[in-house]
Amino acid sequence: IADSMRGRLNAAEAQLQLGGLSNYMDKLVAADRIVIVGCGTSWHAGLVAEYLFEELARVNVEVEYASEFRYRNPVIKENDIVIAISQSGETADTLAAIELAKSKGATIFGICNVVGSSIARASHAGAYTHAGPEIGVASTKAFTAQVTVLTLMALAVAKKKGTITDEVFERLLAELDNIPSKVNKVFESATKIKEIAFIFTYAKNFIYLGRGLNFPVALEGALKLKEISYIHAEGYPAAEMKHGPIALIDEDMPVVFLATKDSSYEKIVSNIQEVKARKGRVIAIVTEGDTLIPTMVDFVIEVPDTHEVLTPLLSVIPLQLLSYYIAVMRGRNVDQPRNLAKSVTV
Ligand code: F1P
Repeated sequence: IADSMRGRLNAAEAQLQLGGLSNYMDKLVAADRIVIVGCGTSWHAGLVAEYLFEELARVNVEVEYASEFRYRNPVIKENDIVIAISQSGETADTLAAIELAKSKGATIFGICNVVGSSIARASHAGAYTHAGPEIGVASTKAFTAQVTVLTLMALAVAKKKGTITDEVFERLLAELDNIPSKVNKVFESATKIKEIAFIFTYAKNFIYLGRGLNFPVALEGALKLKEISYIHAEGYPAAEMKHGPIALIDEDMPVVFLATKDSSYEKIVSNIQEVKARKGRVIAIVTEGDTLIPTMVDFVIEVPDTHEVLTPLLSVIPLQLLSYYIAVMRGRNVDQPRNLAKSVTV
């Protein structure tokens, strides 16, 4: 997709890469509002997209749980764009949300991993994530692939609308090319993450906190832990902590902070101080080279520096690994967690 956007492919090749997306680009650019629907991890990818589309393309975005959307009477207008996100492409709630939005005249963009799936077929246009088969029930690489596609879509719309400069567009595309090697760098911390997992194997609760684009990542980190280790975990925007969750903090509460060097950094530092003052045990995901936060917290996991807009693609990886190691140490079947289905078709 990035190559298509840079004009590196000829028209026919570009058509193949972007699929139906390019045919509907004008509609996407003209939309007053984008509604995003999905469930679970796919809903979290939608939340990341809300920040991206609003920040880069200055278009109003609403993100809805498909499981709720289908049972109410949402206001959907003819020029609304509905982006439906689903790894399996078979989730019944998401499919029903599509049918509802279609009946009101909206244009549907599907973002699916499984080629030829029901959601892909029910959409007017869209893009496949091509993340490869998700062997386990819990989505992991599907999340990063969904966020990548949504980032490219937001960039394409922003460029067409002129809400970002060519220079920013090029810089972000170039940095996207660096993401795979930076993800590999995160994997170099696997042993360290395993050690942290060992310490917290029998924790009963976890809190995950982040701001901005790291807020949906906090939600996703908590969901991964719930899904595969069966530990109760909650994600919140870090600024929301003082409105309730702070009451839960004591020496038995591990708190995972998404604390990368971005525009929220100073605020996150003061949130960490608030948790440490209440004896919470803090695991912080920080940007490589950070010298301040490591002096304040119990454990740090570094991720390489990147453009703020692309942070979720890196900061989610240590959270997936942490959940994985804790689940394995608790003797859980990480590929087939209890009570969970790969695609929820009812
Ligand atoms: C949505 C989802 C997954 C979750 C589990 C149950 O699936 O909630 O995020 O990990 O597999 O279903 P999908 O619509 O993205 O296939």
